[in-house]
This record gives sequence, C-alpha cells and structure tokens, in this order.
Amino acid sequence: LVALAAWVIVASGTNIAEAQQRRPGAQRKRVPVAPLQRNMRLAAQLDTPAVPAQTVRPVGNQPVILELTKSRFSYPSASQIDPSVPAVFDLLCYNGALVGPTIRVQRGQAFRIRVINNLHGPADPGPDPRDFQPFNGQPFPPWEVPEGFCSTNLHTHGLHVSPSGNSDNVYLHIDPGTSFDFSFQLPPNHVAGTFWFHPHKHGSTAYQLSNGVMGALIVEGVPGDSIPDLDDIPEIAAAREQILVFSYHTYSFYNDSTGTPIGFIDPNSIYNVNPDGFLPTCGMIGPPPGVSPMPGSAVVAVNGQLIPRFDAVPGEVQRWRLVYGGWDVHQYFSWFQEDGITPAPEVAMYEIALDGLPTGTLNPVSPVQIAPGQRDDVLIKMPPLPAGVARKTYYLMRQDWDQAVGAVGSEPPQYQYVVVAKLAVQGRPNNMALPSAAALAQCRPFPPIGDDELVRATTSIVNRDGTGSLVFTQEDPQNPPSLVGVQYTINSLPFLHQNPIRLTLGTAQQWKISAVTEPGNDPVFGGHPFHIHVNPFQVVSYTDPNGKTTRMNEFRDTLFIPGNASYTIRSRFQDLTGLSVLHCHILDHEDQGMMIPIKLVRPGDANRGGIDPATLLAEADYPAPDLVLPDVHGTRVDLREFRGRNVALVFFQGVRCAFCIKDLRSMVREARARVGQAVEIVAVSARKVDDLPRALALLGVTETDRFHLLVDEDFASFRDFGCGSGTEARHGLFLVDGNGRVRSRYIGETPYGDSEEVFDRIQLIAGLAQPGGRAAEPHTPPALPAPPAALAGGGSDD
Ligand SMILES: [Cu+2]
Repeated sequence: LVALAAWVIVASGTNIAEAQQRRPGAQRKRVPVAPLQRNMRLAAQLDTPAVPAQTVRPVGNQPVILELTKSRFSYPSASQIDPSVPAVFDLLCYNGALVGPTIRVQRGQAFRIRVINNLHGPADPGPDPRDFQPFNGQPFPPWEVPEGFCSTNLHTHGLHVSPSGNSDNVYLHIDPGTSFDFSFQLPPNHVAGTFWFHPHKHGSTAYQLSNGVMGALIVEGVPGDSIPDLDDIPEIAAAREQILVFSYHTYSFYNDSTGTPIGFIDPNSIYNVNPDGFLPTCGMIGPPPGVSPMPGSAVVAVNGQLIPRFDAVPGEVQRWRLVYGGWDVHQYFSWFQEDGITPAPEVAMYEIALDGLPTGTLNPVSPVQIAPGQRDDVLIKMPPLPAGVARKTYYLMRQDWDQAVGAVGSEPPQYQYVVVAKLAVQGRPNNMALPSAAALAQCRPFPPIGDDELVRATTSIVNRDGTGSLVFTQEDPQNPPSLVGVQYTINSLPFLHQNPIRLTLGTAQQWKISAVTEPGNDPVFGGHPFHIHVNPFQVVSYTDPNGKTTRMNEFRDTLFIPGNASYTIRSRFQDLTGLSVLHCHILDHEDQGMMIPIKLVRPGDANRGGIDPATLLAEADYPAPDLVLPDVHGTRVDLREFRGRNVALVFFQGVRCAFCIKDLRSMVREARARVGQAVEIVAVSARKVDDLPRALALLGVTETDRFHLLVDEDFASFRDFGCGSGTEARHGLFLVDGNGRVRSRYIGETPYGDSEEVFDRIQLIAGLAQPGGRAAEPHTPPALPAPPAALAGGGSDD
C-alpha cells in the first residue's frame, strides 16, 4: 500500500487530455463511464436495495450447476434516470442470474461443479493462423488474436487445489452444447477466506468476464478444528457479512425493431488486435446482420446491480468481502458524503485479509486499492448518526484510470469519481467491537519464506541462487503496424510460443516481477496485475519506478505491478502437480498472449530425463499396440513402418485446441533443434481435418520435418492406447523406441506441454535401447491410469 501511494503521486498533475494523447492504446480501449455513476444528481435518484447472490453449499457428489446461458436483463429505473443506459441488456451469465451463485465450502471438502455451456454459438475454431505467421521480420507476432467467444471453462481463483484433470484445469474447453463436471478437493489445511470463480478459456476470458460471468467462492473453516480462522474471532463472527462481487462492463448497444436500445458486450470494444473486427459476440448476441452497433459506456456493477444500497445501523461492524472481478481497470474505493465531493472518513474500513488470506492485522485503509482479480476483506465500523438525523447515506465511490489520473482529492472530483454503491445508516445503534490485534495475528496462515528455503537449482527461469525474473512488457508502438495496437508479452513472448516454467515440488523460489512500459508512461496504465494459479506467494519487496525499494511481507495470489516498477516475491511449491499458468489479470492482455505455462513437477522430473515412476510422463515398457490410420491425404500409415527410429506419438484433440497446437508446434521446433536425434513425430487427431492448409499453417510443419498427421475420428487408436473411449478422446503422449516398445507414457486432460523434457527423455531412451530388441510378445493393452479423481483425495494426478 505504501508502494501504491507512491505512484499516485507520480501521476498527479497530469490532465486527462494530455495523458490520452500520450497513450494511443488507452484511447483505443477507454470507454467513458455512464453518467448515472459519475453524476451525483443522477446517482441520488437511484435507490435499489442490494440483493445478494444465491448461496449454494455443495453436498456430497451433487454438483453445483453453473449453466452458461444468454439472458435478457432490464434496468428500467437506471435507464429512466440515465438514457445512456439501455433499458435492456443481453448478457452471458450463470443460471440466468445477474451474478453467479456464492459457493460456500469447507476446508478439506471435496465438491463438484458442473459447467453446462448452453450457448448456441459456434464451437471454438482454435487459434487464428495469424498468430503463427511471420510478422515485422520476426517468425511470429508479439500478440494473439482472441477467439472462441462461446467456449468456456472454469477457474477457481485462489484455491490451493490441483490444476490437473477435472480440477482447476484452465486448459479445458467446454464448447457450446456440451458440459463438464469439475471435481475439487480442498486440502485439510486450506485457508478459510474469500475466493472466486470465473471462466478462463484463453482467447475469450475478458469477453466473458465483461459480461459478468463470475461468482464468489467462500471457503469456511471447520468449527472446532485447530486452525485459527477469522471466522472464529467472536467480533468477526458477529459481524454481518456482505459479499460484493464487482464486475466491469463495457457495453455497446443497438436499437431493435421497436426502437428499444439493447445493450450487449462487443468484443471489438475489449480487444485491440483484429483489424477485421470480430463478429459481434460470435454471432449470437448483438445487432442483426447489417446493423452496426453503437458505442455505449462502461459501468461497474455490484453483484450485477447498478449502485445497490446496503443497510446498517449506527455503531455496527460489518464484514465486507470485496471481490474485484473486473477484467480491467485498477480501482480505488473510498467513502464519500452524498454530495460526492466530501470524504467520509467516519465510515472506517479495516483491512483484515488480502486475496482471502488473513493479514494478521487490523489495517485502517482508505481508499481500498484493488486490481482485477484481487479480493479485500474489510471490516466497516458504521458511524453514529448526528443528533436529530434519522438516516444518513454514504456513497462508495471508485476512482480509476478512466476517470482520474490525479491523486485522490487533487483535482475537481466530480469527474474523477463514480458511485458504485450506497450505504444507508439508520435505526437503533448497536455499538459493536472490532477484533483484537492478538486474535487477528493468530490467523496469519503461512510463515514467511526464509532465504534457506530458496531452491539452488537450474530450471527454466530460476538461477543458481534461487532467483529468477519475469518481465511483463507492454509495447505501444509510436507507429503501430496495421495489424496490432498494444502488444502484451511476458519475457518478450506471447503465450502460444512459451515453454513452461518448470517448478519442482519441495522447493521455494524467488522471482522479480517487473512491468515494463515506455519511460514517462503512467505507471497505472503501464501496469499489470500478476496472477499465478494454485499457489499463493509472499511479497517481499517493492521497487518503485524511481528505484526506491521498500520491504514488505504479505501473502497474495494477485499483485498489481505498476509500469517500470517491480516486486520481489517468493513462493513455495509443495504438493500439487500438473500444468497451469501465470498471467496478467487484465484479461484482454491475457487473451492476447500475456500468459506463460507453469509446470509443477515432482523432483525426479527436474533432473531432465531422470526416470521417476511417479512422474507425469511415466516410465513404461510394453509393446506398442498396432496403429494403422489414414493420414490427412487418406494414405494409410502403419506405426510399424517407423521401427528402428524413435517415435513421439501424440494423441490430440484436433486443430481446434489451441493448447494442442501449441504443444505440437513446440515439439516440431524442439525436433529441429535436436539435430541427430531423428525423432518421428506422429500426431493423431481426434477430429477430421476440414481445412488442411489452415491446419498446416497452424502446425507450422514443412516438408523436411519428420511429422505425420493422422486422423482417428472414431477414436479406435485412442482406445487401443488407453486414452479414449467410444465417446471421448483424451490427450496422450507415448514415446516409442526403435523396437516398437512404449517407454514413456502420459495420458491426461491437457497436452503434455513440455517438449524439452520429451526430447530429453527420448535421448535417454535411445541411449538405453537394447540393440536387437526382445523376442516378440503378445500386445497387452496398458491398464488405464486411474482417472484424475480429485474426490478420491490427494489433489495430484498420478
Ligand atoms: Cu496486463
């Protein structure tokens, strides 16, 4: 917080017009906020009681249902007060509600969520071939074109659960008309706190969150267990809880045949990079063909409501769980009087948890600063009413980049602040106490990560001293090439061209995370919220754009890195394995490539090629089943033709899966780099290849690559190799030696995702291969590995 105050000062004195001129990117995406939320006269007229989301407590195997649908919502009173707000919005949502249900679970609980994709748009077409075409003298562009707006999946943001299989696996695709059952196992020592869930389908995340598709996920402690929780503290247990899920919507609108304006979310107002424009919301929502949408405004909703009113009595203490589910825009929330100008410090806020993790302190805070993806638990001590006053109303207002570049209070406020919620204080006073410092201090969940814990090993980004660095780069070319505006990369590469960062269990690492933007750019505009899945981290220091370093000690899962500044963080990797991601939580940045895979591995995996029977790419030794399949030209290919050579046999979902494409391209690239290894890559697609030129462009293979593209539409070979049934095809990777024996095997819900390790393993297998081979034995199909059943416990996927 000290750190954030610093860049507010840096930005002060800049006027909006100047700032906009300097930043073409900001102009492109900047959407003015609806007058309703920034004009006190209009805001005063709206008096809507807050309606909390529906609460769901999953029991046993009964899944929580999240049905993704399109629904029509009306805002009649809002549109009467502010004609710029359409009376009707068509939005994607869960279960037909303005905000998804609040899911409440207990630490240690196993629970299921069924995501039903009931949209009627097209299936995800897969990555855009332009993502792989040479650009500006480089082999590929520093951006990705968003895609697949009607396909979805699910991320449980902040939960410490397996990223694999049917757990918190963001590599999954749920196309329209299909559903998927997720299964989560919370460990018995999981922190009790405020988390949330939302779609995380690469290429459509920002679009779906701009629709408001999200919900709160509250983990509770087990009464009487030995872990001290905030909820166990009597003063907090007594406090009334309010859950505020904030969503940020940039809407467009069109007039229907009756002249009624219909609001909807237009991907063209979110993403910068497609010069041809996107079809309005995948052809499903939006104006009829031939009718152009009109630009609307932006609104910040609370549980889907515009400026809801929360109620309290004087002296009461309430616990507000703030979830900022906006896909963009760093927010500052603070309290004002009804004039919208005079601060109301008497409405006192005390921060007790960041990102659901108790801070151990009662930290008076104003404004609350919250970046996309973050949560903040605050206790609010309601003020007494002045003598003779029966009811007092306060405004919760936000200051953000769109509306303010000045420091709080430094400029005429009427256009800096917008109203997001109201608080009405009235009734008989109830003077409640705040918790004691000693009780709060007990709730801090993790000990600090000491120097002695840091790993001394070489992995993808970590140096021998246990440190590494990640650079989030935003480049905003002065003369943007025609195809692209602002470019978002991590360590100079977009997601589809990244190799995973390998993280070994049992280690802790220290990373420096910087956000690089052009010098002189505003630190807020050039900043990026860093989020890593599955494991939280400790923030140990902040270095501001002037190079001044401040030591810190707080645990989080999402951290806003101001432009040209950096944070140093440490994280422990203890008990979950699999492929996951870290990324920028400004989600249009993520959809355009500001993401990198991480791979949590057991120690045996870290020594490149070390054979550990418990690794994800498991050691095996059995004759490969017969495989005879047509290639894309219809020629039948027999796996036995490759005897004498090493084969990487990949079963994949087809060219519609961005992650499969990423994996195969990475294997082809790695194969070229390993001269002399002469490995044949045999890729078996579960789907027919409709558009061969497009498929080849996506795969990036040339005549000289030892690459064979086969098709197995009825999954017969998928079944023979144990990675599919009659109805579903999973992902598989089989390393077959020159004698036709399977020597390593991976089967899972995601592509293997680590081509360097694959080729290290092949090298090892080649070195170990017995000349002449063994006598023929009958083909025994391998036993299916246990399905990734998070409910069975453990949370890892071997
Ligand atoms: Cu970003």
